[in-house]
Amino acid sequence: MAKQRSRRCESAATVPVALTIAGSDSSAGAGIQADLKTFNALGVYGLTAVTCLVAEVPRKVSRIEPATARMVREQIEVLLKTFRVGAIKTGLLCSAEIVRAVVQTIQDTRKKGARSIPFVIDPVMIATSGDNLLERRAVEAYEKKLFPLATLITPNLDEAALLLETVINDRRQMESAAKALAKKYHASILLKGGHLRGDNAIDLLFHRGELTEFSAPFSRDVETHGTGCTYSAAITAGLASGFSLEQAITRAKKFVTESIKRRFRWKSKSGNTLDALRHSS
Ligand code: PXL
Repeated sequence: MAKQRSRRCESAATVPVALTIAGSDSSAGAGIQADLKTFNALGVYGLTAVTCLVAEVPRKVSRIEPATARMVREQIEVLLKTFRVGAIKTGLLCSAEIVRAVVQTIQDTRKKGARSIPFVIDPVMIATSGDNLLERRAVEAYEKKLFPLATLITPNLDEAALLLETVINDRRQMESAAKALAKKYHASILLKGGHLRGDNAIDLLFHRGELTEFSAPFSRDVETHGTGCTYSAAITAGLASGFSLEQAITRAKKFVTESIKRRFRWKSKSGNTLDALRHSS
């Protein structure tokens, strides 16, 4: 009996661990909540450093309050000291101070000689509802300080257009944008093309000078939010589990496509339809 119990403990200890540094979405479709559901569905233990509280429902962000930069730092530091974290992702970082706190903490861990932990940056700037989520000042901190630390940056078309100060309306422009972003930030880029709303949702990875396409049928008439968070969390889960970048993206793309296809659907009190991703593998 004792032997059996100790074996069970051993196998539990081998579960990969991933950390998300992101905001809390009260409607639990995006942010920390989407990340944790995704990690859990993909067999990864999720740790969280909360950057801000967002009071929101689908289609409407009501109020955002940031945590202090000190508190964000403390959460990350205690977690990295204690757990063997296999990969880290960032979601909504809310303010320039918080972006700088994350940069400082990641740099400190790297200086201490620890192995470099795969680091995925989902540059969350605007909610699907169109609401601004990130302080304008913070974009500069992302560009100058955070992006250089990335293993992968996962902008959608709006975020890429904002960063490049351009428009991206078709597949050809997507290709140029992915390459331009990789060159500008010296990082691997996964440019998500779902917002083109074609028959397929096409994403382009520009990694080590090579372009790879990831494509899946586009689901129409769905109003979810949190697809970007779910996608980057699934990639992070894959990296924490030892997958290559391409393998992690391939599995994550399938995961997010299935989560949309198998979505939950409710009527809200006002009679609108509410959709939410169904996270399971
Ligand atoms: O989907 C972007 C996003 C990320 N993180 C948090 C959010 C949202 C969108 O509303 O609230 C916390």
